[in-house]
Amino acid sequence: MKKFEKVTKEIKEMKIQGAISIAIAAVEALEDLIKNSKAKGKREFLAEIESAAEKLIKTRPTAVSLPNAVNEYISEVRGLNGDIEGIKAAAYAIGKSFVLKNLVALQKIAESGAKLVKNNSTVLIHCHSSTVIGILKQAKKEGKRFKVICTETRPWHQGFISAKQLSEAGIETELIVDSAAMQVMNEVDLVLTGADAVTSDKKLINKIGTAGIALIAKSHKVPMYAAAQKLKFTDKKSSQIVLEERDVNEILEGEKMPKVNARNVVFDVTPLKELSGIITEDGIKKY
Ligand code: RUB
Repeated sequence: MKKFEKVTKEIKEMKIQGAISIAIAAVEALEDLIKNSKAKGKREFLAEIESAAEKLIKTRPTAVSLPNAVNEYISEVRGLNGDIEGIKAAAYAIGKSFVLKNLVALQKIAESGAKLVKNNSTVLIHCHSSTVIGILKQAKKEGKRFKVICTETRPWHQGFISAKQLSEAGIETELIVDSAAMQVMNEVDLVLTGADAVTSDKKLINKIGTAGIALIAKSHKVPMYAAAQKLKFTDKKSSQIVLEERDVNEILEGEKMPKVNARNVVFDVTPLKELSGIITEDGIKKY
């Protein structure tokens, strides 16, 4: 299977998950397509990558970093001129520099976010955000001692991925069920989440459960930040973003309930005013 088809399948099947990993994987899949393109002219070349880009964008609807990344890349490639081999080489280089730029942004967020993690504190996180994991690993690297409580994040249990990665990094890690967030909040000093989108009407879209955790954190006066690089920001309003609903079998786990309408809503919307701020590569933004 070609890399493009493999990546498309892996994003759909959530073998690649998390907004930024999805965006970077999509750009890398396009780079690979470009490297192996047999197109003889610019028009044929663009048609090939535009059709691939469209397929990638359709894999998951909510994380705006995916269309943002793919569209930014394609628009730069459209502007290239010259002979086809030159265009392919330049397009490939643009992809590489796009990925690098985003890795640098992640590191800046890690450094800025790590400042929020106090020594001997407890941090609660939700789902699996590679950006948040980066912050916590950076805080550990800076010599801070802290504990992280991970929600399991049903139904896909992305909290397990977070818990494994943090414990393997030598960070004290606890795992709770999602509904225990309220009960443990009085032990928590800081809540961190990732972001799938930050919309123009000042809303955070992230994994289902984020909005409830934000309200719990606020009622306990615990600061909560979302970590989101610029690629996650969109001019769209939250009502214009499709909130993904996935196969109900993910929640039914084989149970048969023919008269029950199960719904597997996987993202929710949190007003930014409920949060203490957004950690970006340009520093912390308050709303
Ligand atoms: C993952 C999720 C993450 C954001 C941010 O959802 O909601 O918090 O995508 O992740 P899913 P990152 O597992 O359904 O993709 O910081 O890695 O971009």
